[in-house]
Amino acid sequence: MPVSLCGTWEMVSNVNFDGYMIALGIGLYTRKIALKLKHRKVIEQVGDQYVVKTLSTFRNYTLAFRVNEEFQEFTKGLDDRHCKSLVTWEGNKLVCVQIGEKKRGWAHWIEDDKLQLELHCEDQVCRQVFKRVV
Ligand code: ECB
Repeated sequence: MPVSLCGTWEMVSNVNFDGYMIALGIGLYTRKIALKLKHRKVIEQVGDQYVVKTLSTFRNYTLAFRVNEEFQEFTKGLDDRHCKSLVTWEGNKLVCVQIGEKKRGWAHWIEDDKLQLELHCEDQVCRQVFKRVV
């Protein structure tokens, strides 16, 4: 069993978030605001059902899914696209493939007691690290 991702996490670093947002087609004005934010992740799990909340002072985004079950995702308040998403465990990584107009996805895992997130869109990779909030 991989280490649990559950809990409340706050962002400590965010590398190439701008590149990721540009690849998603987000406009300059929104990107400028978004780049200043510290995201918080709240991850809850019951069995194979997950709820991942991304919280900030500007916008919030909640994703609920079951591992190994494809679902429709609408990235409301982010790039507002519809995707067919699938989350699976690949070793110790929780990996999401988001099929749609863009080639994109993300992976979460724990390393150095921190929550790691790699977001990719087309050729852009954003790396975010979160520390546990006690
Ligand atoms: C919701 C907090 C960030 C708000 C940024 C606001 C506007 C930027 C508009 C578009 C940028 C598109 C996406 C980047 C936003 C957040 C990155 C993580 C979202 C995500 O897919 O998280 C996954 C993995 O934790 C779960 O949904």
